[in-house]
Amino acid sequence: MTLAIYGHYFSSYTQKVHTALYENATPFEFREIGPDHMDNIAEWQRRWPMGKFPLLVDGDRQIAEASIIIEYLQLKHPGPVRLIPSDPMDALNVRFLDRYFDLHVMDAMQVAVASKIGQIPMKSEDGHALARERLERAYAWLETHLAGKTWAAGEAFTLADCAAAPSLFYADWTHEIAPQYANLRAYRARLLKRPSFARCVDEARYFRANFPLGAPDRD
Ligand SMILES: N[C@@H](CCC(=O)N[C@@H](CS)C(=O)NCC(=O)O)C(=O)O
Repeated sequence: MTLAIYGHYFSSYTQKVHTALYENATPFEFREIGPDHMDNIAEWQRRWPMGKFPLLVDGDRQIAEASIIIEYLQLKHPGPVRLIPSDPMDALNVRFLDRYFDLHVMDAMQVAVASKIGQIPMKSEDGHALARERLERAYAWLETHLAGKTWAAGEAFTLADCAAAPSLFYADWTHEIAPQYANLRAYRARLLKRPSFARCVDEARYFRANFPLGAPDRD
């Protein structure tokens, strides 16, 4: 039975799951959520009324939440790249870092976007200022954390890097990572070169003009 993902190429959380799927060359069918695919929208809303994507469908099962989807893939469709370490304490650290990127990087970036498109009752300038302040704090912690590491949790590419790649990609567009954060800038550059995420960036290129804060001319 083929796996199916409901999502959008420009969506950070869809990219997080696509990165995991591409890491292990796991076959799946992509069901794009967009105005040209009203049938996919109807089916996704029927399956998951929370209105968030990505959503994974595997036969009779459906799984929401990007991190849970990646955990599920490892349990039911494992590949050569182990995205959650087998050692429980190492796995705990990876899960913590995954939460860090979602809650302190992705969420912070999304405040700026949500205020810009009127999704939250906050002026765009205030939303952007709040995002900057939160991102600055998140960057400072990461700069120290990443010293001497190739990937977020050390030498192995994990779930944490699947979360880091799209969150840092869009966070940098929202509040550019300053040169003083050399470890973090180098880590983001490594993520952009990783073939799994590079493919996500390429697949989303066509939609860049839709970035509410204006996409910079880089990456
Ligand atoms: N906690 C969810 C967040 C998913 C999420 O926020 N997805 C965005 C796209 S990147 C979405 O569905 N946006 C549609 C909306 O909020 O209306 C996850 O990890 O999967």
